[in-house]
Amino acid sequence: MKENLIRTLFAVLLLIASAGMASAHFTMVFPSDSEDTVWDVAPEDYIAELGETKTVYIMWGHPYEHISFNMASVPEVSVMKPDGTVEQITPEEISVEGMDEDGNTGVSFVAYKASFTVDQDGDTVVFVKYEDDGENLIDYTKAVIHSGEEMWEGWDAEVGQQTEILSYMRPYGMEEGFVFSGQAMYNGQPLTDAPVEVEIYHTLDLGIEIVELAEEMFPYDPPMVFTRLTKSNDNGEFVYSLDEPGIWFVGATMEPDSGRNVRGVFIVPVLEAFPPAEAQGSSSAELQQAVVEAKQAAEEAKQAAAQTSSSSTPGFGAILAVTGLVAALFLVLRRK
Ligand SMILES: [Cu+2]
Repeated sequence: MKENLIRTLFAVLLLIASAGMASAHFTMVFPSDSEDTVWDVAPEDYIAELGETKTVYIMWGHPYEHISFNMASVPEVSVMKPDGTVEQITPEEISVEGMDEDGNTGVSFVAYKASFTVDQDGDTVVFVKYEDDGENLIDYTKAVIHSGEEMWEGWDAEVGQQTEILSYMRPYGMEEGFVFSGQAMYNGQPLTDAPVEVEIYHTLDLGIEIVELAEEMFPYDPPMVFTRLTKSNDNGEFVYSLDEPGIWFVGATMEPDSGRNVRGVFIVPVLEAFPPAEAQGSSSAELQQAVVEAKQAAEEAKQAAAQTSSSSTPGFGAILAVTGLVAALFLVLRRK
């Protein structure tokens, strides 16, 4: 009886402790066509066509767990064009449906959206400043919108955030498993020995599922797999492997002795491995062998056709057509 009580008390204590424990908050800057599709964000959403009007939705929450919070202040949103021109955009307050920290779904949260036109090929850097009292944080976030084939210019721009990540990696064409490296800057100087948080975003269902799994597998510290952590070196540099496809947040925080923490976050959309696994099902060696064999078969059939056509039975053309069909069928079968 007493033992049970102690156990219950302990469980309650754990619960209280875990309520305060949470993975990192991030300012999610997700391009989308509407509020309804904003949570389906994919790497392609960070690609634009010249002349396209792009709308980014700005939400506050835990990306990994798909937990949302109201934005406590109006974010400042700007874009830097590939030629370095900076434009400030006025965000519009909206509400986005999400899940709160108690697991209630379908809850409305204060969020923002902002639109701009991609009028230059290259990379447009969207940068957002958001201040949150509750988290004692000034959060600077950058996301890159890319437009145009081989127009790989602008993604490494320094936009002048107080804490800013300068990416060493071109943030598009990144695949799962690629390393992300960058430099954290504070007031234009390398931010040394700073914590760098790395976290991937999940859709609602996936988030719930994966968090449950993590709690089951790592009951001693589930958030260790939600928010990964590294540090910047003496030159403000850091590296981390982004091992899954999706939208990643990489943020370095300047933690002053007093006052607000100032974080710089870089959003990295990561593609699935290319080429896809299905295309690798039959190796290129196998495929080449199949082509060689199909050609041989066609050649033999052609010779046979030449012999028969001299004795002038079925038409050469008809036989060649059948041969082609057989060769094609052979190829398809071999590829399975
Ligand atoms: Cu948090």
